[in-house]
Amino acid sequence: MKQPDLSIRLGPLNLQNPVMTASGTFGYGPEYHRLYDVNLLGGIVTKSITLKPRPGNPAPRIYETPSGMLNSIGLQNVGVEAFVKTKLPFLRGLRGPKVIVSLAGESVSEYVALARRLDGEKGIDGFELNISCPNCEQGGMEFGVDPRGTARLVKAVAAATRRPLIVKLSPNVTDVVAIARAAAGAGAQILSLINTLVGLAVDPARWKPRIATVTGGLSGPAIRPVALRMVWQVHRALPKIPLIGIGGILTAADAVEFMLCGASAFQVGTANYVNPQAPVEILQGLRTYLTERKLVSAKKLVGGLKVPRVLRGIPKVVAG
Ligand code: RRO
Repeated sequence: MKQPDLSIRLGPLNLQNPVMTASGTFGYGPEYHRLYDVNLLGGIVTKSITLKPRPGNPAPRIYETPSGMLNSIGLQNVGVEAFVKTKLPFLRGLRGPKVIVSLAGESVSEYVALARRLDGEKGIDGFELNISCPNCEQGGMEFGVDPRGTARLVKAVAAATRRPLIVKLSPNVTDVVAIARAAAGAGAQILSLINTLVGLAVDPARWKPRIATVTGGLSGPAIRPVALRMVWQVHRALPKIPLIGIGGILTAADAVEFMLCGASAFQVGTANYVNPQAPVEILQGLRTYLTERKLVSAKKLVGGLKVPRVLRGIPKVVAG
């Protein structure tokens, strides 16, 4: 039988397949290229970059929970100039995946300066605006929890770049649709969701938090149902905007769940720590899933979730 078509359109971006790696879990690419050919991927999102280098938060900053991981890295990164000099050359040499640079800052002007600085650099296919970092004193999530703050930031960055703009949404909000609508209305061409959920873990022997900054961002399988719910909500409310699903994807079946809820592509994050081969195994698993069901294209899955016509009894915040 003919191989299924795995290519996916994400607004202005054409991906060879929907498998992307999530920001902060994949370094800048070469770290994993030693383990497999990262040219097989549909997309790579870098660790968020800031204007100046950042050392990150004090240790301990990672703690494994029963079904996920808490982190408080604090936006550790090399800064934009070192990124261009030492990290971008590898990414530029890739032939398969779209290269998405994640941007973060403490103010609108910082995000704008970053977008301007990188706009002319070859080898970048788009930006992912991180408006959802849960571990930074200033900026980060501050923008992503308020529709007006989101709109102001996205509008300013959209005016500063010609590159496709993805906005990464925070789950730490009451109404994710309001934030999604604000981002799309201000010029985001694609939305990715979700970033980590703010959490806390305690050492009962020492009466101390497991993470130095007390709270951290929870990722992994524990958050998958929350992420799926949010993808579904946003897809129902804004069916025209392409979505990238993120949250605890370990297997091809998990990825299919996101596509059925409305994601055109998905990002693999925490799974990279458990099994560095996860993204390529998920890619193969997706191919097998489609072949076994005689589906000719991965696009057939997007938004295919069968839901009852009448959603009586479902809370309004979820039913939309
Ligand atoms: O660096 C971090 O602590 C971090 C970031 Br920027 C983010 O967006 N999400 C997260 O869980 N951790």
